[in-house]
Amino acid sequence: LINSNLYNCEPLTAPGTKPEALSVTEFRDSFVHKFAAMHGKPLSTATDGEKFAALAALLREIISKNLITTRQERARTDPKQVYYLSIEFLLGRLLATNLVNLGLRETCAEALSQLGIQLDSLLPEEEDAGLGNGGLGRLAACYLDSMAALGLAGHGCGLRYRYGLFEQKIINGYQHEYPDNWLQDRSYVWEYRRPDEQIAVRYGGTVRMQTNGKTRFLHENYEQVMAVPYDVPVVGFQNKIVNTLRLWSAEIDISHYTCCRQGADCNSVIDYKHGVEALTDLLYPDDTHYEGQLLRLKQQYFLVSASLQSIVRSFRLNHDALRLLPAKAAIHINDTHPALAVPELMRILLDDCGLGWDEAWPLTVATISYTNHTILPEALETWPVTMVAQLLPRIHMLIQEINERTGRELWHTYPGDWDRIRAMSIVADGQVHMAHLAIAGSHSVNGVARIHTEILKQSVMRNFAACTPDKFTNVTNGITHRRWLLTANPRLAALINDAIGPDWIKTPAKLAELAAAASDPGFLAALAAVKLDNKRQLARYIKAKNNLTVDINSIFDSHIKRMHAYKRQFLNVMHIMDLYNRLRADPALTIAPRTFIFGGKAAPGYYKAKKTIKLINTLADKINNDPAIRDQLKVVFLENYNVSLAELIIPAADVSEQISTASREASGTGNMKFMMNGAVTIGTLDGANIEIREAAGADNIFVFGLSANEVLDYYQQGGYNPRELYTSDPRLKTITDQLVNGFFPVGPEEFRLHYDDLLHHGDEYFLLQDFAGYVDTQNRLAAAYCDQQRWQRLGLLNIAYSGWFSSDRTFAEYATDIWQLTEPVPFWNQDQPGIY
Ligand code: NBG
Repeated sequence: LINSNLYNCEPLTAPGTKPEALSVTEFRDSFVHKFAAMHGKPLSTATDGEKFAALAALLREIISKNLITTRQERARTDPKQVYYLSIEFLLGRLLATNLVNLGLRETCAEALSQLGIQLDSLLPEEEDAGLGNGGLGRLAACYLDSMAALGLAGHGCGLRYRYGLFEQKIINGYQHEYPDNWLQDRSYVWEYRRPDEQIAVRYGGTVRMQTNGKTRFLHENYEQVMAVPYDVPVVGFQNKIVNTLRLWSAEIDISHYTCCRQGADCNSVIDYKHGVEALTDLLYPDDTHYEGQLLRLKQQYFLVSASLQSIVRSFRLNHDALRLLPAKAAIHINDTHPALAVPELMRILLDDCGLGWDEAWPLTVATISYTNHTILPEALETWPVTMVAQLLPRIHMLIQEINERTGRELWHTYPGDWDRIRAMSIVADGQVHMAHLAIAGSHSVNGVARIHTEILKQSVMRNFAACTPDKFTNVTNGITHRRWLLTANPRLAALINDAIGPDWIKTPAKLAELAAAASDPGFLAALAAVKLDNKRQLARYIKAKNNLTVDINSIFDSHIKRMHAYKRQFLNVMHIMDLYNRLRADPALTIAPRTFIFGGKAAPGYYKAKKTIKLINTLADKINNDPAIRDQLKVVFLENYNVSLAELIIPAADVSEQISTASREASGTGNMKFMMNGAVTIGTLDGANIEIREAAGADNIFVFGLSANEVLDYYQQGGYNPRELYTSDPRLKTITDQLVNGFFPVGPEEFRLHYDDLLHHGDEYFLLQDFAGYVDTQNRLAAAYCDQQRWQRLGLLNIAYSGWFSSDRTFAEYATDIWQLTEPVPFWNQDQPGIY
């Protein structure tokens, strides 16, 4: 039933799609040509890197053709364009995805194999583009894929960081960070540099008011930086559509060099050059902490100003009437990092285009929309007014004006209610509140999972939701099934095709047809075989990287995501310690063997998260080397977690750990990827886990722990007393004490912080509270695994009902409810009522 050869499966073409018309022979000959032209040496002496470069260049040619025709077609039909502004895009590698989207994966694999080359061995030659931290950046990348697949004119706008998210190395159990020099001073294989479309971005200086006739504001004595766009093509799924992700890179304005040559102040020119180079040098490596650095603010403005100037410029090329802007462009801001889009669009409309405030403001609001991605207070951005005023004097004036006008409106709605008006101010206590700015300047504000949106409306955005309830909506996140199933798990995709045909690729809701196979033992066995193959592949990787042999028949339990206290990797550790203690206490005890797999980066300045990595590695050393455990338990921390590693781990996982403290995880998207690959979730009722439970059916996921309301009530009451649980549950006493009593062969101070946080700092994330429920649920889960028929059925039903989490569905919701695209949107298939 299953063809285990990765690339030899049945063609994955969905009905109505058009793969590139290229035969194996043509592909092979083109590749040989390309290789010779690029490298000028015989193929037999080529390195994998050289072969990869030639293959990528060949695909680029095909993509370029489609890019040109897409642009010509768009120029003709003039559809509404969506611009998705995000400070992060976590693309990962693109070769396999591009091949799948072009419909050329099998052709390519066969052509290369005729030349004695394994496509698989070329894939790792591509750098993993890590221009993002985690969920927020990867979500943006998934949306790009869906926009292109659905044939809509949607573009990403981001920054071309010279260094992506740091590379993590584990040395003696500790995380060390190394620069991710992903470009290696070359250009990125997929990108097109477009210097002719560069934009000037201005910082500092002064603003002078000119009042002869009409009042005008002149920005003077500024420093100018050039934003040069690099377009990364985003290939639609077998539809000949190619959209772009436009990444801006900071370059010097050459006129500064002229003054240096003329004998002006060379030192200041050198300072200027270094300053410009630093602008797009690095991605800030923290996902949930707001970073109050001048450079960060400069980056945000750079992204916003370059993107908006370029958007308005291309709009004006084709349209005279600015009032058409909202009908022709939707500008979406991904979290508050691009919130300066609001005053920047106002600046362009007022100063550059000459509109009046009353004309410009409604256009701005109708064009911009905003997604919030977290309620964690430490992530809510504010900027000191003085910093904004100095760096961006004109923008500062506009923010003050927006603040005053919105304040006046609030005064009309809530006369005399100063407290409320103050709480809703954009500028207060010397700070600019970016979320308030984003809300004021957007016609739509959304959260990323149903519960997250509800919490937003009840807590941080309470006042705004009461004032303009219609602005607030929910759009539950999604992931691209083309990347996370079709590309990452070709064996499973082939099996699904065998069972229900390929329609699900176009219409992921059709995955539900798989549910019929839940009572087919033959199919369940085939599913198990696919999983086992994937586990074998991951086991090989673990052996190669960590020199550890793991049992592929054990439960592969995966906890992969950023390291953060609220994501509770530590709770997982506590459960493993308890399992270990049980095995040690009873040498005859036999359990369902387990392999606990961790992966994740900690922000370099996040002390506790880094200590958790050390804790996991210390525990791993202890358990993996203890013969008394008889290999029933293994713990693995995989170094340098990134998109490519996720693509290896997720298809091989039996269990998906989604155990955040309820109310803290806005949505999660890893949870959806695991579900789609048939892993069974153990999780709290947090973020999208709630909707996963609804989709999969309550019997097909393992849920435990406090509810979001219970957690929020505790926070209201100022917490709880963890001591009581510590003294009443002997397991908890043992584990907690083991952190500091010499159980680990490290000093007693190594994990003191974990100990103190549990006992002396109020257990902010409720680990002791949720421990018993978690352990019970883990036990239930292990029992379910031992009944393999039942387990395979669970996995199958998770895959079958995962279609709703395709970002195609998410995207269709944005397109109709928020961006109001006038083009027909290929809707999420709603002709199958009753499935959800
Ligand atoms: C993250 C949330 C996740 C969510 C992603 C994508 C930030 C600020 N937020 O729960 O923590 O899945 O955004 O929406 O990175």
